[in-house]
Amino acid sequence: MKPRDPQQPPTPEEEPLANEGRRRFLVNSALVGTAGVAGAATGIGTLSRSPSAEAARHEAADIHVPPGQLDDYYGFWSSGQTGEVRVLGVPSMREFARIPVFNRESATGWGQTNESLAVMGESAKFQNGDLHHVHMSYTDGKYDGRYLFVHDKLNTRIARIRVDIMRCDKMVTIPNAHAIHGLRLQKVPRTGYVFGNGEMIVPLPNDGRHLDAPEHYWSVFTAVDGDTMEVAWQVWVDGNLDNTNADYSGRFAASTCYNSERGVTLSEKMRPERDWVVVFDIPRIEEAVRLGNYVTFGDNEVPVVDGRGENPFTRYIPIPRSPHGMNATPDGKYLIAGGKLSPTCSVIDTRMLPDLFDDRIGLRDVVVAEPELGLGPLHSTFDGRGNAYTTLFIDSQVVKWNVEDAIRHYQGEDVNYIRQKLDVHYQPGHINASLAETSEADGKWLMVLSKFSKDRFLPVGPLHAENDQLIDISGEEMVLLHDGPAFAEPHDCIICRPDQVNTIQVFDRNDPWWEGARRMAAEDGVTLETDNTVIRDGNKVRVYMTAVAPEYGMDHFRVKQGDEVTVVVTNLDRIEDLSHGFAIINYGISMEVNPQQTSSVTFVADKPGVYWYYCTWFCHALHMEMAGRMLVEA
Ligand code: CUK
Ligand code: CUA
Repeated sequence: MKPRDPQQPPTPEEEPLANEGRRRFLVNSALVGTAGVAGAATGIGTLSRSPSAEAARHEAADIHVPPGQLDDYYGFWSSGQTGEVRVLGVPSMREFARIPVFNRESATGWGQTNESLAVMGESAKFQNGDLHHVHMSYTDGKYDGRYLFVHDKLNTRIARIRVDIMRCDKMVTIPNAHAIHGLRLQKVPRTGYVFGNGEMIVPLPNDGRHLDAPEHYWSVFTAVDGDTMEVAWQVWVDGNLDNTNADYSGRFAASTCYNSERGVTLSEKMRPERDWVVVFDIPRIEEAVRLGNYVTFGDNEVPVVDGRGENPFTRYIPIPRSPHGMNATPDGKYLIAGGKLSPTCSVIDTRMLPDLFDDRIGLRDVVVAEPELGLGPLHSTFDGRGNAYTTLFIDSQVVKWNVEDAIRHYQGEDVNYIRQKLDVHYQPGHINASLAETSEADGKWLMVLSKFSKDRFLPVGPLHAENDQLIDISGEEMVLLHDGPAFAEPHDCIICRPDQVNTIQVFDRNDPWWEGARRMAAEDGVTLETDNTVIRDGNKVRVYMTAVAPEYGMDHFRVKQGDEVTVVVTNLDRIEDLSHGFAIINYGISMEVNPQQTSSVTFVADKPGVYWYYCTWFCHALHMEMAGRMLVEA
């Protein structure tokens, strides 16, 4: 047979062959990709999958949420290098909203409006971020729906999102640290502290000294006050810090360290057989800060408690090398570190930590199990029935195992702690079950965030979607139900109940969101809700206008070339979902103005001429007519 022209569709006779070739190609490329990721790791053996069996199960279990019905759970997704948070429904996996945080966002004007710039502060100069982890504030170990907290690995920031309006209201750059990676919250008595891990080691302060002397490079652990969003204190540690978590007693936090040797090259980081989990004693650290037992670095005032070597504040528990995830069981008893390069997880009994800090027991005594789970264990989650679910990155599997049985096995009993292994597609990182980050884990749904999708979706060029897979864990067996394509790159997600998420649909006019515009208007003697006026103050011009569908309060305003113009728009509509926008053609200005909200934006009118402004949200039958002219005099 002559080779077929790839530009031409296959003939009916060629069709089976073409499909066969496609399958072979995809499997081969999947193998290549896996080998690249796993390095020299052993065989993967996980590409045997049965699409027809999966399809059958899909029909059996019901994840379809019919039109007009609501989901049973909210999911909050991080987005990695996209820098935003996404809001999904579970189990439908429908995406409802995106909350811009570290990114520049076109529709809402995030990163351009005065309100968002005030939140971002000096760090607004960065238009990107790397948001790996999102967590909801706690009271007594349960989600309380006040805030979501997130971090930026790229530009070393921690931010807070108001759950009621799903907008970021605070952002703080963390001094002394270099790349905030792990982020978790104090669970008990409440949040409380937001804990952030400084991942990369750098000189302290990092001001040009010690460039060629890595022995002077360090990491710090940061506690931010979740109420004020100010850095409360830091702990100077040995090694580096990867993922973190807080326990359910409120006294301890713990972080994994994959670079205990503080190496700066790959081979240096891989040197020793063991790395560690470092545990922090929060009350002792607070006491040291109160007593002034700390140092500061550079030009910031943040108290840094020395937690290196032997000290009252930290304990370094040796575990197999390069651990990654750090998860707390919902019963409050254990912290579980994912082995990554070791096929094991290390189970730490948190009830033994007080004795460890009083030096009554040895460091390894608190490790009560080290089950062998498979290749590349990264993160674990829980069903509230005593089982853990751990992602195996290299094996492309999720392993369900029983924690108490693993402990019995470690004590020498002949019990099998593995319950099931399930193929996922492919290379899973984070894993999270419904409410599993709280004491209310309910064991219904499991999300597995796979890093590679390879052949699971229609191809979209070289950059593939991630694959967030939905698994039913309500029965004895895990059942894979849904492939969820996701753009770069959700590392993590949490799943909570709708009653834990209370949002407003129409702004209260007293909302602090536009505090800056409110103050400015007061100084100008302007009432935002009623006035449509232009105030000139030298070459600064402030334009106040209202918006009521389908009209702005002003059909034109006049400024001079070179003026610094601030436009303040107040949406007077009270109807749910009736958002307006404000955009100026050829000026690159665009922002949201939701019901009863005030939004403002400042720019220089650098080009003379007529520039139409218009509404960007389809708000009315006459939405297209909702426009006006900015007249810029030369
Ligand atoms: S890390 Cu991404 S898979 Cu940044 Cu939580 Cu483990
Ligand atoms: Cu207002 Cu469209």
